[in-house]
Amino acid sequence: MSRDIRDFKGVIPAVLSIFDQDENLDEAGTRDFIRYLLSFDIGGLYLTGSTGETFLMNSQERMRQVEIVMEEVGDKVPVVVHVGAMSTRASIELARHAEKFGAAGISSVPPFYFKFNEDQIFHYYEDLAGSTSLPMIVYNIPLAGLMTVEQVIRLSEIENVKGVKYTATALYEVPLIRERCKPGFQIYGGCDELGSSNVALGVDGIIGSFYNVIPDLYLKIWQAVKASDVSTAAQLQGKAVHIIMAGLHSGSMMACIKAWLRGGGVPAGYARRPFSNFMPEEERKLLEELCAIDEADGLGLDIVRRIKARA
Ligand code: MN9
Repeated sequence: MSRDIRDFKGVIPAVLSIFDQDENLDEAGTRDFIRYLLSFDIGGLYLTGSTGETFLMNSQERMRQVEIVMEEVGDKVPVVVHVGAMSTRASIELARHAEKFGAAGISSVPPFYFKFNEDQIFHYYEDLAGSTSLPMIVYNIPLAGLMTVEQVIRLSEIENVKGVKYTATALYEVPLIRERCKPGFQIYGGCDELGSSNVALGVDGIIGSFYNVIPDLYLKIWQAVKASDVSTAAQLQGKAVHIIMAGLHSGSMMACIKAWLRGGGVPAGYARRPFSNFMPEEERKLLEELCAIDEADGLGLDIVRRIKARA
């Protein structure tokens, strides 16, 4: 039971936003989905990030989602709210709202679209981190333009900046960041494909899309690495990659994860346009593919048990 960022650890879903077929935020579905995630031994929730399709939502919807989720979660696990927006002003508004509703921390991608220079990005984080008393987790992700290690280190010197969510594949940067940032600076792996390697490098947690649907597999990976069972961890990670590839190759990753969950009776809703959803026949194939991977790899996934129970 905690709202402390230092307890934001382990396997952390980058939570899906639950939209109905008409693209409205589904409040009841959101509550049910959060309860589903909380039934696993996850270390926290990361809200309204890329996986939450946040840049397809307006600020009011983002704030409403935070309110609903905070009501469901209470202080069961720490919740970090991604507040990145097109302007510093809009991000600050979201940050203050997250603070008011009990978030353990905030996070943000760097401002993107316009090619802001390093100083402008630095000031964005400085202004945002100074706008509340919450800890800030900087989010370094290729989608918004990767920041250099030097820039991450410079940002770590801002008082409220307490960590980084690092979604790059250049994992050698993880120890570099750790060595050069203040003691206790928290590092989160953001690339699900590299989950076990991130854990082996001693990250505080892994935050990602696929922990919405296969949290049980990643909890096993986490435990295997912690038990120094490298071969089990590598084997399980290889199996997780099969599932990630199926999701990526489907052509609409969030829609695919949502279809898998719905197939198991979990109310995950649909992706928002311009992401596409699947026709019923395509969904059936995606469910079959997931079940086939589970069987071939002997995984016994929770979601597959649910899918089979409904078939
Ligand atoms: O960092 C996620 N990245 C994006 C979070 O949403 C762009 C990851 O969890 C990826 O979705 C995942 C699949 O490539 O690693």
